[in-house]
Amino acid sequence: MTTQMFGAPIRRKEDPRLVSGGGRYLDDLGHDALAAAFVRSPHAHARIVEVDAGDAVDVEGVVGIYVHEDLPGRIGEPLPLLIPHPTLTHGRTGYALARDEVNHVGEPVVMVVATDRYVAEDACQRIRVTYEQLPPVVGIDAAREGALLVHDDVPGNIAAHMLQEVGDVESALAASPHTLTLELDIERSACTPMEGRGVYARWDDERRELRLWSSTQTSTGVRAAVAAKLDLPLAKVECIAPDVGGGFGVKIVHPWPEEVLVPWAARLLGRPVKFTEDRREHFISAAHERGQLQTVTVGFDDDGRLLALDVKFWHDNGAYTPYGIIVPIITSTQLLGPYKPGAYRCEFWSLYTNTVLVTPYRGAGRPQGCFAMERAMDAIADELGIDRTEVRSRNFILPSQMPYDHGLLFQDGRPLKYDSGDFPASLAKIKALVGWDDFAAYRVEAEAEGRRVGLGIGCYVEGTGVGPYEGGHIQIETSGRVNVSTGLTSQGQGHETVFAQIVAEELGVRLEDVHVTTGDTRKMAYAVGTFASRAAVMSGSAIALAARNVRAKALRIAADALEVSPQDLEIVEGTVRVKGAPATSMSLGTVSVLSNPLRYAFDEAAQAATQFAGTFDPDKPPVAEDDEPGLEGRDFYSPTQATFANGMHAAIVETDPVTAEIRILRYCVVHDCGTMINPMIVEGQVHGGVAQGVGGALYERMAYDESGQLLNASFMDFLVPYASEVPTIETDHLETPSPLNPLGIKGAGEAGCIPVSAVIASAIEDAEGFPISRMPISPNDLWELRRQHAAGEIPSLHRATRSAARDAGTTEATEAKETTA
Ligand code: MCN
Repeated sequence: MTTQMFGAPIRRKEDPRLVSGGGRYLDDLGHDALAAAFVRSPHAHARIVEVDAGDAVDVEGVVGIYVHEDLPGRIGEPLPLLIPHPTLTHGRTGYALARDEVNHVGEPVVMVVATDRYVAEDACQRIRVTYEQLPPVVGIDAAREGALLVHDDVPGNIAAHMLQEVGDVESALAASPHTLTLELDIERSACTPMEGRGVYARWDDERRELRLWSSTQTSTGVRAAVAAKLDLPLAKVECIAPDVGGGFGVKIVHPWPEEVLVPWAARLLGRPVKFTEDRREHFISAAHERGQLQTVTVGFDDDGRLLALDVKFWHDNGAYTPYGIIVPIITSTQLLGPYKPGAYRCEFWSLYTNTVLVTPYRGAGRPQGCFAMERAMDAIADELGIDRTEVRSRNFILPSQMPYDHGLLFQDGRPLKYDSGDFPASLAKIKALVGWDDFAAYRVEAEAEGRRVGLGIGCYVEGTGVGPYEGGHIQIETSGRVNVSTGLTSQGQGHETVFAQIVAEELGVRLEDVHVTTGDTRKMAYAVGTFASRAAVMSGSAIALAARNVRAKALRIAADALEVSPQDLEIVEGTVRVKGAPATSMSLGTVSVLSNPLRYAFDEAAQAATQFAGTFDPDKPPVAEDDEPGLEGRDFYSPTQATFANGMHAAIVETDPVTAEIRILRYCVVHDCGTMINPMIVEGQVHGGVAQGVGGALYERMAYDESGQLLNASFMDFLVPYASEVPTIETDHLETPSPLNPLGIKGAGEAGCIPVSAVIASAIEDAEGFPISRMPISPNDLWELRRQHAAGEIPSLHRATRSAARDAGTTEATEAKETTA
C-alpha cells in the first residue's frame, strides 16, 4: 500500500536545500547585473524644489540617474490602487519616483543605476535635493484633528469612512442592564522578513522580451503591473519568484516603485539591473501595519451575554493606500471572533499620516480586532465577577448554529458566514492544556514565593482561503516524475511539501517523485498570490482537483491498454495495477508514453510502452476529439466564500514586582484549521505566528518623532523577539473540516499571531490587578501603569479588590466583597 500522505507529519522537502545553503534568493541571482540605489526623502512632508545631480554624473561606474521627469508614459503616472472600495472615496497612491511632493521619510526621489551597489550609493550621496518642508501629520491624533493635511485635497485626512450595522445598537445599548466602554491603543509594527524586497530584470532585445525575478508574494500581479506600466504585451513579460526569505504580507503590494523602475531601466539600458533592499530601506520605504485607536462599548445582561457591541476605530493608513482599506475592513468584521455580538455596529475612519504606508502584516487587522473583543470579554467577566472562560462560552456561536451568517460583508465583499468550528470543544481543550482550573492554586504558591503571575486567554476566528481562484497543473513525465505547478508563491510556508503530499495521496505516487513549482508565470500564468492564509485552501484544492483529473485520465489510458475496466484499477506507488491481480500493471511513466501518440523511445518507460503499441485502433485518431496528448491535467478552484479557521490561546506570565520585566512562563495553543495536510508544518506555522505575536505584544513599535522621523529603523533599535523571548509553545489541534472545499481545509498561516497581544494583556492584567488597554506593553509601559495605578489614575480590577477583601477577611472587606459580588 502507498503510505498515507495526507495528514502525515512529513519533514519539509525543501529544507535540506534551504538549510544547506542551496536556496537561491533574489540577491543570489544576476551577478552580472547593474545595481540600482535610491535617494529617498529625508523629510516626512515636503515639496521638491530642485534635484541637482551634477556631482554624481561623473562618478565612475554610474550608468544612469533618473528623476520623475525622466519617466515616460504610464511609468510616470501614479502607481495603481490595487483594491478599490466604494467607501475609499479619497484613495491616493504615490509615484514610482516622487513628483513635486514627498509624503513620508523614505519615499524614493531619484534612482541611480551603476556598475555596483556601492558606486550607486556613493553617487546617491552626491545628489543634492532641495526641499521646501511642509508640516507633517504624525500619529492618529494629529490626523483626526485634521488641522494639517497630508494631501491638500483630502479633507480631514480621511481616506475612507465605513460603517456596518446589524440590528439597532443604540436601542440595544440603552436597554442593556450593563454597559462598559474601553479605549484601546495599538501601535504600529511591521513584517520585517529576513529578506527585504528585491527585483532583478533582464531585457532580451532580440525577442523584445522581459524576464524579471521578484521577491514577491504575487508573481502574476507583478507581471501584469510591469507589462502595463512598460506598455508591453503580457506575453512578452515573465515573472519568477525565486526562493523568498519571508514576506508576511509586505511583499503582496505590487508593483512596488522599484519593481517598475528596475525593469524599465533594464530595457532602457539593454543591460540587466537589480535592486536589493537594505534593512533601513525596509523600515522606511516598505510598509507597516497595526496602528489603530479603538473605542469599544459593550452592552450585556447579568449573565455576561452580549446584547450590543459598538466599535469605533481610527486606522493609520500612512501616506498612501495602494492596498485599499483591507486592513480596517478585516478588523471591523473579524473582531467578532467566536461570539454572537447582539446588535453590532462598527464604524471606522482610515486616516492619512506622513508615515510609511500600511499594508497587511500577518494577521492583517485581526490582532487589533481580537484585542478589542477579548479585552471586552475580560472586562465583562471582571465587572460581573464571572470566570473569564465562562463569559466567553456563554457568548459562543454553537456548532449547531453553523453555518453562521453575521449579516455583514467580509473583506472579499461576500457575506461574513462561518462555515465550521466547535468553539466549546476548543475552549475545553485550551482549559485542559493550560490547566485553567488549577491556576488559582499555582498563583497562591507563586505569591508565597514573592512572585507575581497571571493567566490570560484569547479566542479568535480567522477568515482564510479567500478567492477568487487558484489553479493547479500536473504533468507526469515518461520517467514517472510528477511535475506540479501552481501560480501562487512561497515565502517559507512549506508548499513544496504539502502540495506534493496532496498529489502523492491523490495520484498514488511516491512523495519523492513529486516536484512542485510555485510563483513562476511561465508554468502557471493564472494565479492570485500568497496572502490571507489561502494557499492550502486555494492551491491545495486546485491541485487536488487537477490530480483527480490526471488520475482519471491515467486509469482510462491504462484500462484501454490492459483491456480492463478503469474501475478495476488502482494506483500504488506510481504503478497502475489491476486490483487483486497486481502483476497486471504498468507504471505511470508508461501511461505517460501511451498518452502521447508521438512516442520517443528515449527512456526505459517509453521502450516498455512500445509493447502496447498494437492496442491502438487504426480507425481511431491518435488524439481523440475530446482529449489532449500528454498525461497532464489542470484545474482551478474558485469558492463562493472564505472558510473560517479558529483558535484559542492561553498564557501564564510573570511580571517582576521590581523591574516590571514581563516573562511568558507558558504559552498554549488550540488550533482548528480543519483537516491538516501536514500537522508538523501547521505547528511550525503556528509557532512562527506566535513568535511574531509575542513581538507585537511586548516589543515591536515604530517610534516616530513629531517630525515624522522613524527613530528605530534598524534591528539595533527595533526589538524583535529572539528565541530567548519566545516560550516553548504547547499545541493541541481540533479538526472540524470545512464543508466548502474538497479537502476540508481551513488556513493556518496567520493564526498564531492573531490573539497573542490579547492573551498577554489578559495575563498581565491578571497578574497586576489593573486593566491593560495597549499593545505592545514594555516593562517601561508597565512601570508607568503601575505608577498611575498607585496614584489612583487607573482603577483596580474588580477581581483584585475582591481578592484583597477576601485576603483581609475584615468586616469592611466582607462588605466590600458583597458589594462587588
Ligand atoms: N497547512 C496544512 N493544513 C491546513 C492548513 C495549512 O498543512 N489545514 C499548511 C499549508 O499547506 C502551508 C502552511 O500550512 O504549507 C500555511 O498554509 P496557509 O494557511 O494556506 O497559508 P499560506 O500558505 O497562504 O501562507 C500565507 C500565510 C500568510 S497570510 C502570511 S502573512 C505568512 C504565513 O502564511 N507569511 C509567512 N506564514 C509564513 N511563513 C513563513 N515562513 N514566511 C512567511 O512570509
